[in-house]
Amino acid sequence: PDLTIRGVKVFEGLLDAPAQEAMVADLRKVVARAPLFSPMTPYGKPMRVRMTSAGRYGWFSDRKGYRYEPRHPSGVDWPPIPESVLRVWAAVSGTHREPDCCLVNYYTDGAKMGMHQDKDEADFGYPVVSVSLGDEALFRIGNLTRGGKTESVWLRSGDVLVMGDEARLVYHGIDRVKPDTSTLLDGGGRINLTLRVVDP
Ligand code: MD3
Ligand code: FE
Repeated sequence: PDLTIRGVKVFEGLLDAPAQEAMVADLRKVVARAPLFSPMTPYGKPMRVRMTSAGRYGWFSDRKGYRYEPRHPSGVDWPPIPESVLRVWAAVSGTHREPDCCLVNYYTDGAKMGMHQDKDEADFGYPVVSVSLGDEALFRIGNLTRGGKTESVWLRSGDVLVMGDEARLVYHGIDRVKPDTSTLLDGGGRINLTLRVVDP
């Protein structure tokens, strides 16, 4: 990795411009079959980040809580995870097991993501891999419990993060996305892909 912050490995610009373009083309096909939606938080407020998933499971939230679901809210299966995305996982995850879920987060219009842990998965021995595409985002890394000092880093299009071992359960969030810092996505905004092993 180019840098490691609190155990989070940052691979800057791992994807070059043609690789980013190819991945966005693959994601357009995913979104055509499994459209983006705004999940309702358990508190009854819709999330500003729009989402969909690929893989055996998709991440979902409603008044009943956060969980993984085997189908899109429309009833269709989640599309398969694109090969271009699986290649990134194979290159950086350090595991031969394939991810069960590729969560697609689409940030527009000032959307952000509050500090949280990723803990809906069965086995924290597997890492989480994240791919940033489009506008730059200010990513904040905290601690294993809520609160305390944090560190921030700007994520740029093509950057890949790996959260494993001591970093797997750290609190993290996206404070803001800087508009017009990338021309990758027509209409701007930021896509983040989060790859996870869900089942035991
Ligand atoms: C650190 N997504 O979907 S990616 C999420 O940019 C999520 O959309 C953010 O947090 C985004 O859950 C942040 C970076 C990231 C992803 C997962 C992590 C950092 C992480 C899991 C553990 C520790
Ligand atoms: Fe997260």
